[in-house]
Amino acid sequence: MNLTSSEKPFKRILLTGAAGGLGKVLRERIKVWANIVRLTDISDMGQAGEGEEIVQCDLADKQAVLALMQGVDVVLHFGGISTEANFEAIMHANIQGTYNIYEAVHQCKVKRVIFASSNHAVGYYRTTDYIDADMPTRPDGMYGISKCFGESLSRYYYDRFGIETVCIRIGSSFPVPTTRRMLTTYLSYDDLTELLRCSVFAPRVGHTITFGVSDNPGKWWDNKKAAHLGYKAKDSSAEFNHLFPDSGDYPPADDITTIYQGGGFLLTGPQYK
Ligand code: NAI
Ligand code: 15L
Repeated sequence: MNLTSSEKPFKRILLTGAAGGLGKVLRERIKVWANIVRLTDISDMGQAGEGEEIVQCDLADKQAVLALMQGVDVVLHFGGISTEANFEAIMHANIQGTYNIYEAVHQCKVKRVIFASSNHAVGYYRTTDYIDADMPTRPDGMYGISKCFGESLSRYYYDRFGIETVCIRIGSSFPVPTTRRMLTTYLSYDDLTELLRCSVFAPRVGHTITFGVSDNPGKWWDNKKAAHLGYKAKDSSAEFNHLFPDSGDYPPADDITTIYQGGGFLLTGPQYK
């Protein structure tokens, strides 16, 4: 998209988690969608560039989040704890934080949110399963449970108030797959950006759950329930197969990190401490 400032579709987009791995990538890429990108995180985000506003705050601070939401048209909610952690930490950032986002969205009459959910909302499906977004959640830990909370919360705000959300159950979005499992779960940065673009600009999304994944061989996730978004992955993990040649290091078939889609997350969480 090549638009001049006055032609940009939105006045202001809010990106939470702007200091994080994906936030740093998206910061540049979403500029073409709005005159102003408001960036927020609890961590330092550096200096504001042209067309940027920077607000450093804790998502668990309700008043701060309400202030953050003033004048916002659409929210990309990527902030929070992004791996398994103790419940209190998850509760603070992901549960209280996401609740604060939706309360502020409601009060400020924001029409649409894109919520960075995770494949760990369904991590207890088996790697032999092929699932779609209508199948029940099966979280693999406190982190996955917090993503299920975000999905349910956003469903409620849609049913009660008509606030639209696309929940993207992101697979593994990194520069390249770093484990064999990621050959199945990989989401390239370009495909993530395209899925976000589709989620932000589709005329009607209601409450949609979609899997954020590239066109990888042997995918576990069927995106037909989100076909209305119009997302077509262009990349594939196939080009990285050579990084993981067959070797004795690969977990055997009776290893829970191979049996379940959540992979290594099955070894984390309270029951293993
Ligand atoms: P990240 O951990 O690099 O970034 C998360 C950001 O949230 C950090 O900059 C952190 O400072 C901020 N944050 C944490 N607690 C906060 C709080 N209380 N208030 C304000 N900000 C807070 O994670 P990454 O990889 O960039 O992921 C972004 C989002 O996408 C996360 O919600 C994550 O759960 C989700 N996701 C990412 C995947 C991936 O492959 N990168 C896969 C599945 C989901
Ligand atoms: C996630 O939800 C995490 O945020 C990310 O760091 C990866 O661990 C990813 O899932 C994954 O399953 O690879």
